[in-house]
Amino acid sequence: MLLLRAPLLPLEITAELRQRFDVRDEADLGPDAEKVVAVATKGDIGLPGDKMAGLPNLKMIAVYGVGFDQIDLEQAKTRGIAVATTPGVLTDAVAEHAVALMLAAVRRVVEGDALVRSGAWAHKKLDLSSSLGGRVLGILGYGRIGRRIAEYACGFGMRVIYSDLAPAPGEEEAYRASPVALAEDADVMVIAAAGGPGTDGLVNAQVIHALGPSGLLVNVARGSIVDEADLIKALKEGALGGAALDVFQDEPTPRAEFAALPNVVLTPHISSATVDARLAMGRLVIDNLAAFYNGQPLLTPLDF
Ligand code: 8YV
Repeated sequence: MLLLRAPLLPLEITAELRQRFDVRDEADLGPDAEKVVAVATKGDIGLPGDKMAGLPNLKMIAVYGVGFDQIDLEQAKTRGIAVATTPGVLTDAVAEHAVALMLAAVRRVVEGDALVRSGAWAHKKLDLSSSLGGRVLGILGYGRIGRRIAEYACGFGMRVIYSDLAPAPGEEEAYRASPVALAEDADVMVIAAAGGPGTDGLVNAQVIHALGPSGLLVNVARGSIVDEADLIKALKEGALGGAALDVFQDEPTPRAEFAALPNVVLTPHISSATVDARLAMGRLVIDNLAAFYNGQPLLTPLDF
């Protein structure tokens, strides 16, 4: 039996799952937990330890997404449970959204939209905006998505620097050894790192202050990476210029203070939510599950 933690979009993916596998929705599991051998889940909800512990015969977790911070990997490892994610197929979509957020924030797109809609344009003008061209982009987390954001940003004439656990071969000059060093040299900082204990609260007051009053913080990764109390304080006090956020510590009900801030752009965790990306993610979930049920190697196993 395959336990489906949440429907996967587009709905044709969920329909194919139901047609090809013995699917049970989480809400309807009842006393059948012992029959579950595989779980299909999403990056943002994963499979926490207590849920995993309730599935004694689980052998495989298929994630629709690249995040595994919500999966109890320690338990999975101990129990020999395989995990597959969907790397590669959402890279472009997430990088595009990071650029959309950067542009929306620096070019005052959301403020401008509100001005036109409200009719206030007749008696009020927007402040001048800034350009991305010529500014320095600092990418925190230089994996597939971070690198694609770097490529796109070059098209706007931005200079790119990055921080990760180690410098990328051939790109040593652009490397900064810590988030603070990155923020000190960047005008815009985009977070594209994996969530989890290794990055929890990494972007704190020190990093935010290093980015500074004209700096912009963009997050398309995980809310857990940012200390939100520090971020809100800095945005209120003008210690940080602005933020453009697709992810939050509390989803889908982020801290109410965000909505009251004028210098933020907020989206509801939609970086990978294009039809193309989601179809490809769903296809990879299905193909990984098919490989598992056929006793074949998973296509995109997580190495943990
Ligand atoms: C998706 C994600 O929004 O890849 C991830 O880890 O968080 C996103 O791509 C999510 O998996 C779908 O809910």
